[in-house]
Amino acid sequence: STSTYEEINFLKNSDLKSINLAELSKEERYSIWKRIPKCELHCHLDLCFTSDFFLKCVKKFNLEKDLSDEEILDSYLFTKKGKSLSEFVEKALRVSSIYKDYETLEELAYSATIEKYKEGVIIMEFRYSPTFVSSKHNLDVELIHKAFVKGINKAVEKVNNKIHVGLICIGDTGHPLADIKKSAEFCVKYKKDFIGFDHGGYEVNLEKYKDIFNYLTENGIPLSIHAGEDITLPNLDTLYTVINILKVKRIGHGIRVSESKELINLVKEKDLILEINPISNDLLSNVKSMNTHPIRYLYDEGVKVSINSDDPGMFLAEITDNYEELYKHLNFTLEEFMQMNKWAVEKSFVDEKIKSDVLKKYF
Ligand code: MCF
Ligand code: ZN
Repeated sequence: STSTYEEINFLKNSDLKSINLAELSKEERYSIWKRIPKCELHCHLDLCFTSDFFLKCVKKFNLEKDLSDEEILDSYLFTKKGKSLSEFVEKALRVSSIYKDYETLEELAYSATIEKYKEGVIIMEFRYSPTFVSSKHNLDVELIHKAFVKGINKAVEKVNNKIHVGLICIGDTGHPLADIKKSAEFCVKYKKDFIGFDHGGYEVNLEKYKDIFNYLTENGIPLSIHAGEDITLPNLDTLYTVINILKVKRIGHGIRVSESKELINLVKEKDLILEINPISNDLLSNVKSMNTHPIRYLYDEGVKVSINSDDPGMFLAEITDNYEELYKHLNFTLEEFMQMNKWAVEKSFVDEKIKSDVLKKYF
C-alpha cells in the first residue's frame, strides 16, 4: 500500500562531509535535522501533543469559556521561561483535565506517534504515568493503557512499521493519585507492553523505595529514572541513589552529573547514558542559558548523552527544535548528532533485533 506520508531520505555517515550547515537557511537546517536517523529515549506520551490537538480537547470538553486560543495555551502550557521544576509539575497537573475519555487518549497516542514518524524518529521510546493520566477524571488505568497501546499500534501500522515504538511506565511524585508501588505493580502486570520503568515529577531521593525498584529489576524491567535535573536541590544525593542503589541503565536529564568529576567518572565507568532535554532544561530554569548547557561539557568529557524532547505538548517544541538549539548555541556538528543517536540506539530498551537492524541500516 502507498503511504500517505513523504518518505524521509535519511542521512548516512558518507553524506555528512558534503553538508555545510553554516551556509543553510533555518528552513534548510530543519530539513537536515529531520533526515538524521533519530532514536528518542525520553518523551512523555501524556504530554506529547500539538497546540491544535490541545485546543481541540479544551473545546470538546468545554474547559474554558472566556479565553482566546492564545490565552488557553498561555495559561495551561509551559512555552515561556518558568521558575522551576516544581512550577512545571503543578502546571502539568492542570493539563490532565484533557484526559477525560479513552477515545481522546487513543487519538493522543496515535497523533504523537505519527508526529514522531514525520520528524524522522526511527526508534521512539514513549513513557507515561498511569496514575497521572487517571488522576483528574478517575479513568481506569487498565483502559488508559489499552487506549494508548491501541493508538500507538494503529499509527505504527499506518506508517508501515517504519517507526519502532517502546513504552516505559512511570511511577511519580506530585499529584493526588501518585503511588510508586501501584505503578510498579502495574508495570509488571503489563510486562509484555513495557520495556522499562521510570520515576518522574518532583525529584526526590528514591532510596526509601529501593525494594520496589529491586522488584522491577528482578522481573527483568530495566530502569531509566529522572535524576540530577532539579537545580534547586542542595546536593547530588538523588544521582548517587539511582546509580549506586537502584542501578539504573540510563538517567533522565542527569545534567547535574556535570557538577562533579566523581559522578562523571562513575557514569563513564558504569557506561550509562544521559537522556538530555535541552529545551526542557532551559524553560524550567534548570540551566542558566542554552549557551552554557552542560551537554557540551559532558560530551567533551566522554559521557554518553542523547537528545530528547521531554514534553513537546508543554513546551510546544519538537525533537528537531532541540537539535536546532544545540547547533545554534553549542556548535554541535552532524557527526556529533549521529554519534549521539548511535549511542541512543545502543542503549535503547527495545528488542535487540530491532536495534541491530537499525544500527546496520543507518549507522
Ligand atoms: O522531565 C520533565 C521534568 N522532570 C520531571 N518530570 C516530568 C517531566 N515531564 C513530565 N514529568 C512528570 C509529570 O510531572 O512525569 C509524570 C508527571 O508527574 C508523568 S508525565 C505527564
Ligand atoms: Zn521527563
